[in-house]
Amino acid sequence: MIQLVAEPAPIGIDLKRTALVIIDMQRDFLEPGGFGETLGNDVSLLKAAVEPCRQVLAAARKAGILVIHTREGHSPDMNDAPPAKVARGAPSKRIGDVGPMGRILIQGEPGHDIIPELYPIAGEPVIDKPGKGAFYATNLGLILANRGIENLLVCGVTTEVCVNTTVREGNDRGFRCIVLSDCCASYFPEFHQMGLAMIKAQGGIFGWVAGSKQLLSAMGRELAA
Ligand code: C5J
Repeated sequence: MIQLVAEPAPIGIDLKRTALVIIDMQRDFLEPGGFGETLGNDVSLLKAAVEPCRQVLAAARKAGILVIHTREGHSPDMNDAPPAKVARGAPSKRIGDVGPMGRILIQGEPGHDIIPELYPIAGEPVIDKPGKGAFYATNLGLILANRGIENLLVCGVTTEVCVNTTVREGNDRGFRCIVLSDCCASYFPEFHQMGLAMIKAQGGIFGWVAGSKQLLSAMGRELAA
């Protein structure tokens, strides 16, 4: 059990019933030439989350916490890609088009892969999801239930899109969701701030927000005890 300094209030969490969920830290979102850039975003804004995320991932692995990675994307035949999603906006390239990292947001292509700094190791489930939320059309809920997980430590990109959607889905399913603020990022710094504010407002309407340093020091105390 660790006592975590968080907003809107401190929270005690049992690490044996906790999973670290790293959302969509894929080359398609973080590197030039991928999905994020085709939408007109400055992908360098997401870099800030990588090192805090790497530190939390290393600590979670050391502590034996279940680590789950997610990837947004679609099968090569794009049967799972809603036409309304593919047609959205005016990107320079659409989902399925060929870019410098292969077909945009398509499973098996270099751009769809997770960045090297946070690459999954054997035994860590990787959830491929066609939507923004990690519970929608995936077996994430089943994996968490089978492992007796009650708490989710959530990292990844982008704060207001896939992180927020997953937290809302998780909250409705009864999970305590703790978003690690500096382990998340957005192409829009103001959306990052508001995305976190929406989670912790109203007494934690969707969950809690804490910094990676708070988590690491609470875990350090637990491991030293
Ligand atoms: C987006 C995501 N932003 N992973 N996906 O389209 O947040």
